[in-house]
This record gives sequence, C-alpha cells and structure tokens, in this order.
Amino acid sequence: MFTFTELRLLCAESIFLKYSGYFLPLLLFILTKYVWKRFACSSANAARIQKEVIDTSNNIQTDATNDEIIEDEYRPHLPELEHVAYRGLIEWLDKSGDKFFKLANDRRSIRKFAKNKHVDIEVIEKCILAAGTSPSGAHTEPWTFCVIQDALIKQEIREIIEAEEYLNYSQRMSRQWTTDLRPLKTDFIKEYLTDAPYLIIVFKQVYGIRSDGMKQQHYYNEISVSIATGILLCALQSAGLNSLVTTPLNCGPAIRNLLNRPQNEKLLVLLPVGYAADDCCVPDLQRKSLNDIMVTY
Ligand code: IYR
Repeated sequence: MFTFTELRLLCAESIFLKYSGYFLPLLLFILTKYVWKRFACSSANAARIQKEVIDTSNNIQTDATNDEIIEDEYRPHLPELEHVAYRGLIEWLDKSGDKFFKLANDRRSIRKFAKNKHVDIEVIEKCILAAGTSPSGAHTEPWTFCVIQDALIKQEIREIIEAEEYLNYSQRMSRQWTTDLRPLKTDFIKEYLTDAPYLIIVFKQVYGIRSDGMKQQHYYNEISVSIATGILLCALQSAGLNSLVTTPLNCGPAIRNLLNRPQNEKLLVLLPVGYAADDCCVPDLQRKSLNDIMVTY
C-alpha cells in the first residue's frame, strides 16, 4: 500500500492532475455534446413518429401542407344535406354472385390491341360514369379521367413513355424487378399506346379548389381513385372491352403538361382500352384459390 507521502508525490506527478485545466473542460464539452445529441435525436424521433401517426391515420395526400390550407371558416365541402330513406338495391346481376365472378375472372391484361376495331365513345362515357359512382373520402370525388382518341396525342404519349421506360428497364428498375417481369414478356416498347382506340389516363386530384379559390382537402384520394379505377375496369369489361392497367414510371409530369392538366392532378394509371388483337397472347397465369385469399373467423 502507498503511504500518505507517496500518494501526495504521485498526485503531484500525475499528468491528469497537472493538466486538469485542459482535461476537465474537454471532458465537460464531450459530455455536453453527447447529452445534447441524445436529446436532439429523441425529440426528432418523437416528431417523426408523431408525423407518421398523423400521416397514416388521416392518409391525407395533398401537395399542400396543413398550414397552406388556411380555412377562413370551417364549413363542409358538401352542403348540409337532407338524409332520405334508403330503400335497397334496385339492380343486381344474380344473388349468388356467380355472374360477376365469371365476368371478373375472365379479365386479362391485354398488351396487343386490334388497330381498326371501332369503339363508340358513348360506351367509354358510360364506363367512366360508372367509375364516377365510386365511394370517395368525404364524397370529394377526387378523379379526372382523360380520354385520348387523337392519334397525334397518343403518339406523343407513346414517345414520352417509351423514352422513360427505356431508362426504367435499363437503369432504374432493380435486377430482381426486371427478372420478376420476364415471364410477363413486357419491355419498354409499348405498341398498345398507339394501337388501342382509346387511352384513359386516370388522374388523382390530391386536393381540390373550392369555389372561393381555397384548397379543399381530398382525403384518401389515392384509395378513392384506385377504387374508381377498379370499377372502371369492370365496367369496360362488362361492355365487352379489353384493357391494361399501366403505371408509367416517371412520366406523370410530362403527360400532365401535354394534356394541360392542373397542378393538383397527379397521374395514377393509364389504361389502353379497345379489343384484343386476333393474335394477342397472354401468359397462362393461375389465380390464388379462395383458401389462399380468404380467412374466416
Ligand atoms: N411499367 C413497366 C413495368 C411493369 C411493372 C409492373 I409492377 C407490371 O406489372 C408490368 C410492367 C411497363 O409497363 O412495362
């Protein structure tokens, strides 16, 4: 053991004690920095979690932040409506559900369309009316369906999409993604964009503009427009038409500009619509069975 004198000598010679004037502030600085970093991280995390909770609970997809949507007063987007008695459905196909299943099960994604088989615009209009019956968040009906028949515009759209899809397939999509697509035999060449008699471009309105010029929130707009698109697909098929759901990656702004659509509209999907070409082929796919997709409780 050390004697008291030896201890004093040791302390006097200790580098740490000798330079404690430098060491201690440095130690204090490192400690403060560590505590500050921990604090900053946890409050940033809390803010992020809070934001995620708000985003996922409301799923309000809008370009505008909540601050931008300044309400001069709180009034509903719809007028105060009278509620009337609901008397049940007046139209159905068959009460077993069989007819609709057969119809839906017959649908295939078609990538080769007959070039010269005419389709009346009235049929397309009726199908879009059907799509417009879709439920939507707070009945905001956040959809726009652009119907393209004009050959020059279809050509321009094809050029925009093929240029982007070339980059998508060759550079942007992962190796796994292009491998997963291989059995479907898709590539960047999109003849259907000029062959199909109609292109229906479905835009989601991420917010609306009220009559007083203020922004109107479009709650769950993507879900609403996706449901409307599902109804559109079924309507087209019920009228004997074929279609394909495409999601042209990175083409939204260029197509929106080409069609002169406003800023609040974002391209969701593009559907070529018409009749399948006589030599059209589809992959021999199987669908999941009921057991694979339904769980009963
Ligand atoms: N948009 C590309 C790639 C593509 C992606 C999916 I996911 C598909 O189901 C099919 C194709 C294209 O249209 O080729």
